[in-house]
Amino acid sequence: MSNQPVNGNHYDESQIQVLEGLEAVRKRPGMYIGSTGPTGLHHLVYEIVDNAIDEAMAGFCDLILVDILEDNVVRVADNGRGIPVGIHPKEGISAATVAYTVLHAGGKFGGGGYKVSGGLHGVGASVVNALSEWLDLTVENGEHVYFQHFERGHYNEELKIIGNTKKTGTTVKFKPDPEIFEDTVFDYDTLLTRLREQAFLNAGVRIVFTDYRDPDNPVQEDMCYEGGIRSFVKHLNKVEDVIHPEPIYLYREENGCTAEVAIQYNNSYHEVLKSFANDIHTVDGGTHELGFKSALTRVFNDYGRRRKLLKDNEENLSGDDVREGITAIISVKLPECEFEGQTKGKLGNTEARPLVENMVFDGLNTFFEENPGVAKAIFEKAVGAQRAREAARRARDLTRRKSAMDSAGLPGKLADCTSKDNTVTEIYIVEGDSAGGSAKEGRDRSFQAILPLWGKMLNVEKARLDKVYGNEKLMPVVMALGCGIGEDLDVSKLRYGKVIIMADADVDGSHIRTLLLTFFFRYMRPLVEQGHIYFAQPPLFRVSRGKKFYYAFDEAERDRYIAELSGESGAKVDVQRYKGLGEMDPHQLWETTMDPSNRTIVQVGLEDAAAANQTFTILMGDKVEPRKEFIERNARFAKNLDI
Ligand code: 0RA
Repeated sequence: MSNQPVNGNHYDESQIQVLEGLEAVRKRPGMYIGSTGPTGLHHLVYEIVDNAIDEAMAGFCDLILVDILEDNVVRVADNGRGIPVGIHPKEGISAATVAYTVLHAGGKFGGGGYKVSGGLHGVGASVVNALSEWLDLTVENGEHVYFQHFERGHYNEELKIIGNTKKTGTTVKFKPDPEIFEDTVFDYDTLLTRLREQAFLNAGVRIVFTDYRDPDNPVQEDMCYEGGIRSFVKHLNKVEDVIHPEPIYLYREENGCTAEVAIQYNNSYHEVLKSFANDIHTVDGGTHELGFKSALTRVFNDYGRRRKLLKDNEENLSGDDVREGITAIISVKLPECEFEGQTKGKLGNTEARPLVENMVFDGLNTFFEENPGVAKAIFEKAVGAQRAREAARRARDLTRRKSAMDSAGLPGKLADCTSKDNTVTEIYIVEGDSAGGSAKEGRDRSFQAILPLWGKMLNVEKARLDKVYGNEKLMPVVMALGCGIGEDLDVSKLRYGKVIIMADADVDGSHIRTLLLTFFFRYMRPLVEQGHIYFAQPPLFRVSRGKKFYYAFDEAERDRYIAELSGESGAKVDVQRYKGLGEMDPHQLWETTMDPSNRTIVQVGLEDAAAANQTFTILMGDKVEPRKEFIERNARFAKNLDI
């Protein structure tokens, strides 16, 4: 738009701009919320909650209610000052209406602004409005109740007074537009994880999350953590055996920036490190994380040299060594955040690095001096990691020379495909020789490879990398995939674009799926993150009458086919139950489970690495109680494979 008023009426011009802006959002929603899949849908809630969190961070709000109502309508209510309702000097309408209709209007009006604000914070209200079938905004300012109704971002009536009140706050109720989103059903656990995270990051703010979708059985979580990120770390370590009971907590404030970290070691072999900048999860790290890692490694090595625990001829501990078994949260708050990288998941502010690095170096040194027992225990753990790393290197070199592999370094039992193009190739990892035999016969050998598994499986939750080398069940998988494991992993060398785990639909099959997935998650995580791992879905039943037959994947489907085939006359229908893959002949296996034009394969997703970490620890770790609890809680969702 030009700066010249179109018809001399400034109000009309700004209205046109508003409508064009909202149309742009509806035309390209992905540009504003990332996707129109589940991630984008949940993002709508985060945008609105973020605004309330901003109000809480500014110190004016201590309660946020988030409700999922009937029909997947969401309501977010806070007890802040109430979004300003006065007439916006430039736009000539209420500032609240501006916030909900003008792109990028949030946080900009009224001057002043918040001291600390996330890169995406406050810009989202109008985007959420544009992508909602309808949205109701209610503001209480201690005097009046104001209300405005929108449909797909448009309104017929201005913000108006509908009553009097002594309270203050903002309530937003909206229904995501089914014209925009593939699916408008919210996932409780996804929202809960994110809301809990916000409660941890903003100590003392109470977030009450309630799911009212089942009217007889509302589910509620009331979250308020006075311990902030200390509570976060304890929460993440809930299912682990911790080495010291209280997290190490460090805090520093400098030039209007704050940094805090909480660290607690457990006796597992993995690291969980989550960093945030202005409450936004920096998935790809950045300067604050670099500062943290560098200081941690320095403190350990200085300590080891000073105490002669590392001899002069011994190598320094590596970053991976000192982070084995760590659970840590890093949170910085800066006046202005710069997010970099393709998905804006990386903090770029250079000032964050020395702030965190110096804080951790000083703070952890002091902690080590004051807590010699804890220092000794976690230092020894790092030394253990270093030894295992060296052992793994020796084991790796040894395996490369071992004779179990053919001349190309491939495992003997692998039936390879002819294509070498990993954009089309697939490998089926199959438990059991008989199913492996059927798969080999039934496959399309031009692009499908088959690797039958045999031998004793290793539970990688209870072993380090050096034990993986030399495990007769896992090593063929590693060799067949060709991309290395652990610190050697190079995804570009992956020999098959799709890695499909094919196991029976029973308890044993589920066990092998979990073990393999644990292995991929721990030692080849980028394969999971980049969507290379799949589960095959073999049918459970074959329902037939005469020459006509169907395959059914669950009981409900089976019953539908029985009803259809038996018809009005109640004719006899034959139902065959497959107890295992081995019962299917090669052709049936191809037709139902391997033929790309007919099969269903389930891609394994990774929404939240820390949550997945906990799931694997629960499933494969030592503690029995959390495992029982988890299985009972998730029995209904066994089909939901997002980990
Ligand atoms: C006062 C001033 C400003 C915003 C708010 C209150 C406010 C906004 C929201 C959004 C959701 N809940 C809210 N509660 C209060 C403007 C801040 C500025 O840009 O200076």
